[in-house]
Amino acid sequence: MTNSIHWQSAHAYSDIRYEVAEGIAKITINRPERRNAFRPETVKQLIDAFHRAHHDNAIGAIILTGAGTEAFCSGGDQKVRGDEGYIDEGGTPHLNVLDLQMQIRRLPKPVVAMVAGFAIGGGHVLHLVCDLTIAADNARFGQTGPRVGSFDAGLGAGLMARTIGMKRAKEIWLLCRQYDAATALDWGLVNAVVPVAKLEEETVNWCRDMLKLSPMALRMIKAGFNADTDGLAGIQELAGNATGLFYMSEEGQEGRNAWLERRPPDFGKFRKRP
Ligand code: S0N
Repeated sequence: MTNSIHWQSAHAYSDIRYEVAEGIAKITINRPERRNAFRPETVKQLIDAFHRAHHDNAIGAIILTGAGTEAFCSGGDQKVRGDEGYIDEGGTPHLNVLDLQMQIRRLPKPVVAMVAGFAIGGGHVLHLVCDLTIAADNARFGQTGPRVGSFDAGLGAGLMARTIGMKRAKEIWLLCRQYDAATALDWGLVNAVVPVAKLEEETVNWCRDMLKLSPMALRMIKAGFNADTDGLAGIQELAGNATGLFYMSEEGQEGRNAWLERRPPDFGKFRKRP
């Protein structure tokens, strides 16, 4: 099998690119002149693109990345940040990046962050909420909130502490330093570090490996990993998947069939498994 992949543009957006190939969707934040910072429109388009990949039966893995090699994402666009938050093109302050974070966690397909250059601020949290992170050797990670007047006390704090431990998570937020790729690997913040020229090849190969595996098993285990952190909403996601599996069983279908046929259900024929 050749290592090259031939991406096809599958939808046109202004702030992002949406491409597909081999059952993989690649979503690229495309604002390199701002180190791929996101504005409200960017987040809106990311939510749309993830929804597109979620509902495409042909897609089994998703890559989130940034255009170029200078930055994965530098967080919220400080140049559109007004006195009440990030201002959209209609003048309304909102960002909705928290919705995007949860969308990535609830999405029943693996999402891989492909990080070259800076993953900073809200951009750092975006890679954190992805299931896996492959970093280039030029990647740099960090939070800037307490320096620029913001903070993510939700997943940005709690999920980070669960990922790398409380002391290190607090260090990242309380000192606002930057960390290189080797440190990120040592801390368990990323899964692998490769030369920047090999970043996409390596990330695609990880996706190809996952595409050989059971999509249902990947879906269930992803929901299982997120269930306790996400509380009842996480259990709901896991439970929804369990219901989906039950629908596919003869036992589940007996209930539907009996109702449609206006007869009592015959569940007696099903084993009471130990
Ligand atoms: C990324 C950095 C470290 C790169 O440094 P470098 O390589 O020296 O490049 P620069 O010359 O600084 O930048 C190149 C051009 O890109 C522009 N630019 C860079 N980052 C941004 C940005 N975030 N917004 C707008 N523009 C950006 C530069 O201005 C420059 O362009 P010119 O030359 O034309 O001016 C370095 O750039 C850096 O530190 N950037 C800022 C990083 C930052 O502080 N980001 C914001 C962090 N906060 C959030 O993300 C909060 C949002 C959020 O996600 C959130 C989440 C949950 C709950 C709450 C919030 C919340 O709203 O607070």
